[in-house]
Amino acid sequence: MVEKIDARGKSAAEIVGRLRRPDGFLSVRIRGAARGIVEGVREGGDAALLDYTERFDGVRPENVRVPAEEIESARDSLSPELKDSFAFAIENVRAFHKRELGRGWEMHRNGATVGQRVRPIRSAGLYVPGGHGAYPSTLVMSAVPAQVAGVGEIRVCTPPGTDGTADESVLAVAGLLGLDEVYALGGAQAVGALAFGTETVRRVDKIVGPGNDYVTAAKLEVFGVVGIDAPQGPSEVMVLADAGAFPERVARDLMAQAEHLSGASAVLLTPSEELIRGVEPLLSGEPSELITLVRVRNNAQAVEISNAYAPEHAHVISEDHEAILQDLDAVGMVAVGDFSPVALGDYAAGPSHALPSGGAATWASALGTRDFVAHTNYIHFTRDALGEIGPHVQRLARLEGFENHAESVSVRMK
Ligand code: HSO
Ligand code: ZN
Repeated sequence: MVEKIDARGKSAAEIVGRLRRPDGFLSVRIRGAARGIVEGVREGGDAALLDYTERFDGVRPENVRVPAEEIESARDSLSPELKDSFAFAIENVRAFHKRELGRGWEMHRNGATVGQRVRPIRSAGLYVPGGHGAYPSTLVMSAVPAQVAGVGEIRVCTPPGTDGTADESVLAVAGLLGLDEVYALGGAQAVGALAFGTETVRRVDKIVGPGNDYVTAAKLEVFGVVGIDAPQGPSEVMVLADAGAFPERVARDLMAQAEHLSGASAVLLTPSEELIRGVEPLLSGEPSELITLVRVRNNAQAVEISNAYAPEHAHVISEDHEAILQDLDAVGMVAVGDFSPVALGDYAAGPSHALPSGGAATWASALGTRDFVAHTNYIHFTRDALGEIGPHVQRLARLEGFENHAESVSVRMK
C-alpha cells in the first residue's frame, strides 16, 4: 500500500517525522556485532576471515584474493555492447572528476608564503555491495574518483556468491579499470581486513563505499584507525513535481529508487492532487510499499520539506525549476527537469552515485576526488617576514605560558 500524506496544514518537521528512514547501523546491537567481527579479524587474521565468510556467506573460499586470470576472463567475456556502455560511463565519470579535482595553492605577503599541497592518499579500500542485485556501477563510481585523485593502491572487496567467488560483472569492471586487487569478501569482516590487514589483505588508509548496516557499522567502528566516507544507507529520492509533470514518468522515478528495496524510500512532493491521482495506480509490487505521496501547499513547502529531510537525491520537475533549485540546499544530488531521471546519474552522467543518505547530506557530499586526497599546509617565511610576525607570536606564546615557543622566535630575530 502506497502511503499518502496531506502536508498542507503541517510543518516540515512533522512530515519528516512521518517518513521512514532506517538507521540500523547506529543500533547498539549491530554496532556491537560489527565491533566483535572487526576485532575478530584483527586478532585472527585470514583464519578468522574465512570463518566469518563461511558463517555469513555460506562459503569457504580457497583463497579470498581473486586470481588475476579470473578478472581478465570476466572482462573478456563481457559482451561488446556492455563493454561499450561501461566505457561510456567510465569516460563521463572520469571527465567529471578530473574537473572536480582540487589543486594546491599558495599565497604571498611581504616575504611570507603560506599554501596548501593536495596529495593523494596512498591506499584505499573500495567496498562494492552485493545483496539485492550486483553493483558493478558502484565500482565505477568509487574507483574512478580514486584513480583520478592518484591513489597509489586500490583494493576492492565485494561479497562472494554461493560459488565462493566475486560477482562476474564486478570483476569485469575491475578488469576494465585495470584494478587487479579484488577480494571476495563482504560484510564487517571485509572492513576489518581492510582496516587492520591480514596475511593476505594489506591494510588501507581509507575505506569507502556503500554497504549494508553491518558494513556501515563496521566502518564507524574502525574510524580513526582508517578514514571512512559518509554513511551511505538505503537509496532515497524526493521528487518535487508540479501539475505539468507526467504521471507515468514520475511513477517510474519513484519506483526506480524504491526498487533498491532494503529500506529505500521514494517520496513525491507535489501541490497537484491530479498528479497524485495519476501516479498512485501506477505503483505496484514490493517497491510501492516504500513510496510516499505527499500533497503540499505549494512548491515552497516542497522545498522546505526536502531541505528538512536532506535526501540523497532530489528530482525537480517544474517550469519553476530555477527558483526551486535556488532554495534547495541539503541534498546529495539534484536531477533537474523532465529529461534527467536520477537513473542517468546512477549509471553514467558523471557524478558519483555514492551519495550521503539518511540525512547526512546536511554535512556530507557525494563521494569524489576530495575523499581520496589529503591536504598538507605549509609556511615559508623570509627573515624580513619573520620580523613582522615575530613580536605577535612572542606575545601570544607568553600569554599561554609557552616560553620556548616565544624564544624559538627571539633567537632568530637577534
Ligand atoms: N541509486 C543508487 C545507486 C545505484 N542505482 C546503483 C543503480 N545501481 C544509490 O544512489
Ligand atoms: Zn539506483
